[in-house]
Amino acid sequence: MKIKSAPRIREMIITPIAITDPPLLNAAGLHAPYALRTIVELITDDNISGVSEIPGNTSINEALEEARQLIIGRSPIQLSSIGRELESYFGKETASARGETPWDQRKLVHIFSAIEVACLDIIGKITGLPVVDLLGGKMRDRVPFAAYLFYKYEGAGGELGFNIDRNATGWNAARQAKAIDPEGIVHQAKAMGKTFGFRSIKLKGGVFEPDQETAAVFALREAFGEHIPLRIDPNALWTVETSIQYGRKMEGIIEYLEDPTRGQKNMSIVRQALKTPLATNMCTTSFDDIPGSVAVGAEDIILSDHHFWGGLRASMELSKICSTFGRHLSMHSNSHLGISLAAMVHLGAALPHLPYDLDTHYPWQSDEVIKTGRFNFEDGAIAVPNEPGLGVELDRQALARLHQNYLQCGLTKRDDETEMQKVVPGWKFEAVRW
Ligand code: GKR
Ligand code: MG
Repeated sequence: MKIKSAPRIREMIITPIAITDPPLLNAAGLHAPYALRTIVELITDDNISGVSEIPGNTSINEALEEARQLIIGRSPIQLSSIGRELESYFGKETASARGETPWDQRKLVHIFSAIEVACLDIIGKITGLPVVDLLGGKMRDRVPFAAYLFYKYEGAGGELGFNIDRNATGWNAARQAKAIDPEGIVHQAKAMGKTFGFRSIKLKGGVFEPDQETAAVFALREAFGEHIPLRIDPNALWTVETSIQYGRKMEGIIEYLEDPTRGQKNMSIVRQALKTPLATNMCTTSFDDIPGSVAVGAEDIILSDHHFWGGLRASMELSKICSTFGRHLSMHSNSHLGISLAAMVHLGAALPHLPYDLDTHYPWQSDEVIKTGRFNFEDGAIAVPNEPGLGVELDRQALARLHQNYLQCGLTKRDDETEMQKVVPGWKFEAVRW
């Protein structure tokens, strides 16, 4: 048999885009009218292209530009050595570089994920295999997601900002409606559930006092009954005492409590006091955090995210570590489009165990950058693409339009505190609030 020689990467195209995002509230403030993403396209010398999508900001984009010299001429198969070279060029990123915001502020992990996913897309196209097969093969045909509810101001985001499109109907209208109390949250959940068929519900907390947010959880329970699992995520804004007090109140009502409090030690104290499992995308977010997590018993569920755990293969390695140390693995998300969603679906399909429905912000987005348009959810799940690679193709017109949004919107990084100050002058993000 003749062994094929691997192609080389001849071009790397980095396109920052801005996608419409409604005024969602969280622990760090308010979402801007646009969320920034960056689309990376790698093209081989035999014209095979691979794509990926990561959270965007100018520092990530500049670093990607710098990384280009290390990527051009390399084989997409050489992912381990590309990873090592990126690390020796940029220097090792400490776990603390993640920062205190709900989202991860590291740079290198995102860059490596962008390169890795695009390379896996290429390898899939060369071999004729979907990415799920490169990760070990399909464990399921459909990947289930959860409804991800947000307190929010009225507004559609994007050009409309705090205004709404009065002709919108169904979820498109509900996505623009205000939700700042339990009734608003239940209304949002019903509209989202009707369109997407989700079977679990997550409420983004850390916005209002714990009493009010807990009341929303009870209202959801009342509206949906005991067969729809519920979760709440205050993004570490609660003290240990508050977490235990409200955790006990919601015992038996929620399937897990996500990042009630800050840091592995505090999480472990709360965990010992509650029967409800704890999940995190804030205190254990890198392999360097695993020894500390195991030493104190910080959480039961790690919400992995291939964008900041260093890619899809790293997330598969994480799943092994999780089962060794008695943790479950599920998935975290930020505002995103279909390239990220495709990668999440391939990973979700390959993970050996998937005990919880995964997070996704996708229903909050209305834009798309792939040719087939927006993904369809059936009963809350997405069917795993069977085509080679990620199974998605860039829509160049949409890419150009979303890039134009980026150039016009003037945003350079995610800054929810500044956005919130436009509505509530003087508002300050506090890492621990209640
Ligand atoms: O989009 O506002 C948001 C979320 O708060 C996001 O940034 C978090 O990273 O969804 C995330 C979470 O689960 O903490
Ligand atoms: Mg979270």
